[in-house]
Amino acid sequence: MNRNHAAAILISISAFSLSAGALMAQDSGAMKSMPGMHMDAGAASAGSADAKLGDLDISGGYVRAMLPGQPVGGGYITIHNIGKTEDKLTSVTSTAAGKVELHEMKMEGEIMKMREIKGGIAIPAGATVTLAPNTMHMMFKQVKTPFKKGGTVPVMLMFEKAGMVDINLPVVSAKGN
Ligand SMILES: [Cu+2]
Repeated sequence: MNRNHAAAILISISAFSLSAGALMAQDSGAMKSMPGMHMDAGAASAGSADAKLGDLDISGGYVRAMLPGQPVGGGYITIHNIGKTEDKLTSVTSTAAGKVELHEMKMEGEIMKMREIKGGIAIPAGATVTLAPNTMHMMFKQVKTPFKKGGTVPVMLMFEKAGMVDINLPVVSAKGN
């Protein structure tokens, strides 16, 4: 990773920390891990994000509302592969954002940091892979209109084998409920 790229990711970490509000240290550029931070992704499912694509069952997707001034949005989803071969989520795009990246959360010492996942997310045969707070997320950058609770965000998921599918993710509160 070159220096410029590292700096860009650091900026997005700072921005994302703001989105989680009072829990986060806003000036550190990193999230501190909090026991109470875990969100119940299942409770946020509004059903409109569900889709079936070949061997893949896609469900439970949602994005969080964005706070004023917040430059990036976060989204989550569950993908179940009922097939006998591995697939891979290679990319995500959205007409609501200039760019969508796949990010993972990793503990570094006591600090939770996020970084871009290069090369996509494997969906092994028979497995369920969940993008959820504290594991992985879709990061929406260059968002045109800040996500507002009650709205929807269109996304296109692209898989290596199953192809692509359009879904609409419901926007839940900034806290994830
Ligand atoms: Cu991120």
